[in-house]
Amino acid sequence: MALVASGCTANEAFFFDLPEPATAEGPIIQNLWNGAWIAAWGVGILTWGLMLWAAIAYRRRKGNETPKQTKYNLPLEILYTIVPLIMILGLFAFTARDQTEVLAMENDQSQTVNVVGFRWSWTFNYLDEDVYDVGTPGQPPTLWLPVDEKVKFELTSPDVIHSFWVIDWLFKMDVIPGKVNQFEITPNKLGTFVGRCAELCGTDHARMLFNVKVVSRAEFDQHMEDLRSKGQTGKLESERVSYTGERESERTNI
Ligand SMILES: [Cu+2]
Repeated sequence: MALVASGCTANEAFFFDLPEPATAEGPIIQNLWNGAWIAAWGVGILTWGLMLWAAIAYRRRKGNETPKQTKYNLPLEILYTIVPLIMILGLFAFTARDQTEVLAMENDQSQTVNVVGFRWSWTFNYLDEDVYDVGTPGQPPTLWLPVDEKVKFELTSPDVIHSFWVIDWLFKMDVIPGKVNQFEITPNKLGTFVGRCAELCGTDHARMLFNVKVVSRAEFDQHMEDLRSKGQTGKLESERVSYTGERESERTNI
């Protein structure tokens, strides 16, 4: 009743308002999340029900001060060891299956983007277009992508561990110095989506924001032309975007 009175939707009340996925791969994660919650609610309702039933059925009665005491019931102890084990193995199996599918590299992408996470913003190197874009904590950059085209991401960091997270993609992956982390994803919804760093990485971690703009192929090509005409050609190496005094002053002015 409390849930109904609060005006929550079923998604908000039972699945904690997971956003509608904006990628072709997103439903895999959405199903895993919802499935885990359905299982958890089932176990929860059964457990709460049994507790309530025991509390009512075996409540204190007059003339019956001490109920029958049961100790060391072996079948019961085996049951409550085996049942949680089956549940954990179930969660593990579904997670492993879906993770394998989401992280599979098919290398049939239409383009590759190298994302550099650095203290404290992002560089996007569009490798096939030979252009780049870079942000600052005060001016978060925007990653443009054509809709319904598979993108391969290569994540790199020149300094500390960051995490590339686009909320509506239901996906994030750590950005680790000295290592190239990769994944492929197909954005399938037009619009602007919020992205952020999901790994506490220092002073301006909270300002390590970016946007993802998913557009038509024509708009994407136009944007690539715009970056080219601004002279942002080539690849911006990680070392060139480390935290500078310039950005320090910009930060303290806010
Ligand atoms: Cu970060």
